Amino acid sequence: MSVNRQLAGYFEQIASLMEITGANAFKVSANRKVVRVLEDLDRDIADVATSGELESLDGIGKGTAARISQFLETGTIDDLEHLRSEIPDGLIGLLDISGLGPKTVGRLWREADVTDRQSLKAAIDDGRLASLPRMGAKTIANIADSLAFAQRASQRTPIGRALPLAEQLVSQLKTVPGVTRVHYAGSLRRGCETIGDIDLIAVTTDPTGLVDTFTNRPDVAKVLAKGDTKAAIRLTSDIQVDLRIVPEDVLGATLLYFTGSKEHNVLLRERARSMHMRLNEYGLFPDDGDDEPPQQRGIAPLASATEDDIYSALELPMQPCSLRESADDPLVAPPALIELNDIRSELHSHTTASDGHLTIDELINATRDRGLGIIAITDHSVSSVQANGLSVDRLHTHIAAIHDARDRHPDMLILAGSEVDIHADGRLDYDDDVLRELDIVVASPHASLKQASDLATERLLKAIEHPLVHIIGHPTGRMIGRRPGLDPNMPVLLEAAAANGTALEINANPRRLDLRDVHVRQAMAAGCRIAINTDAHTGDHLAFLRYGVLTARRGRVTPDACVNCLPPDALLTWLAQKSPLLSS
Ligand code: DGT
Ligand code: CA
Ligand code: CA
Ligand code: ZN
Repeated sequence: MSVNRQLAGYFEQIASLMEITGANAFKVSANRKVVRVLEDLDRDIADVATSGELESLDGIGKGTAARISQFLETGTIDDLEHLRSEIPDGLIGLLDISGLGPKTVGRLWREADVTDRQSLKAAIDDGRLASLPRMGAKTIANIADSLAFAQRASQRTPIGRALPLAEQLVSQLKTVPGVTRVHYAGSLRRGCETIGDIDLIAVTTDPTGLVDTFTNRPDVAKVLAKGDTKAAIRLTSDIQVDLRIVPEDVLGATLLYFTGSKEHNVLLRERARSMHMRLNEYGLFPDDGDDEPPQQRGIAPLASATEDDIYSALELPMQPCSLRESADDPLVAPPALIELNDIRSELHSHTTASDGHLTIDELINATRDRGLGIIAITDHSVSSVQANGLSVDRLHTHIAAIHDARDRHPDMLILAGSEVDIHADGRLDYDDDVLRELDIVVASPHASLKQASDLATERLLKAIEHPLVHIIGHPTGRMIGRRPGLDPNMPVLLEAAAANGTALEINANPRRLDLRDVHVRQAMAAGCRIAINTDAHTGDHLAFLRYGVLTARRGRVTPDACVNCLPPDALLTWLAQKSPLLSS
């Protein structure tokens, strides 16, 4: 169904670009409607087109059908290309800045000659923005703040973009003649939330052929380096990719070196030196005191084929990639980290009752298809107006509908829950009587995400200590590269969460990854329970789980600490009693 999603993305762009150009609001919203139709469609749009049924879909008229057909045939849409050509590229990039919607961006362009981040900064600095009608000082301060944040973050690519791209590169390069192995390394292999560049390592009998294929890809914007056994490119999507080709028998050493982190490499080299050995990207060698690199003198390595071989020759425990950061000690045996297969439940998800795209049954089916046996349906609460949050009456109807679904899906454990808004002062959005009717309560901050640190601490502390709250959803509300979110006193919150048995969520959406890795690590040290949820609004969102698991692994999460790994009975027991983890 990824064609549907890709096409939906194109129509979203059409709508945004039209809005920037100041197009008629009716036309803009017609395109937004197409986005929704595509996202909700339970068939492949290509099949619909083949059977000539495009125009029978609600919201799709003749013009839209023609655009869809053109996309399916050619991969592009003329109208979209035309819109793109009318608008400066840099202007489109402004849409990534929090607080800047297409309407405002259009105004900035027409009324203040803003065309990119740089000219936006200039317009703020020279007071041009302040002179525009209906542009208050507070709005401008917010834009300036978001712009500065985005500038700092823009050099790095979120893992949600980098990982699928790297996987695609790996599988394509594997089909090049002579190639036997391709791996990604670097920060991506360590599961970092953002990636500076993608590092690939390959084994092939024809290095020249591989370098040529790599540098001649159609999506290359610039070839940065090209040699016999290595190359670097910048893709049109602005991501840099490094490729190194090595002989099979040193793959382990190269993989170890280029996976890093730099700090981990330094520690391993020191370890080697202390044992009278030398470690580099070609292997672990005996240290004979000669300055010239041992591989150039024909000296055979003590270990080089696999990472395992090298760790064991250094008499170290094998460290998983996620635990190779500066804060990790290579001497310490790693815990048995959580894996994707350990997860049994999704405990934070949305349906069409609030702002999700799936019905209750569709969500249950999608969860089952992912191999999970437990689903908690947690639509938004009343104050989340923009997310169509449920009034108490609507919640009652929804709970009944969720309970009804149990008869139709006897193989699944289905929980009726809510994602209850945590107000700025820590009060919850429903009264306790209402919360008591739910099987599970996820409490999350959604608004007032710029409040002072001490207020944020008090706010979250109240929710953590609330006896009816099971999980704190996306605890800080940060969005990677878009907004920093709350900055509470973490040690205070973690201690309270551990004592109350309240789980802290790692929201697996790659734009959130909240809690973040360093906080997860502190939470594990404090004895907290952890939840890993996708916050699914569509069926595809359930695939975000792997990003949550990667973040959990970086935070040393073990299956016994994660409530999503509990089997049905144990989960129900925890939900009923909210017991803390036994400190072992
Ligand atoms: P990134 O790309 O900024 O997200 O982070 P990394 O970790 O992927 O860094 P990158 O791409 O510069 O280099 C990949 C790995 O290569 C890095 O994790 C460790 C290794 N490496 C690169 N430069 C050095 C260095 O100067 N010293 C050491 N010890 N290792 C290095
Ligand atoms: Ca890298
Ligand atoms: Ca690199
Ligand atoms: Zn949610």
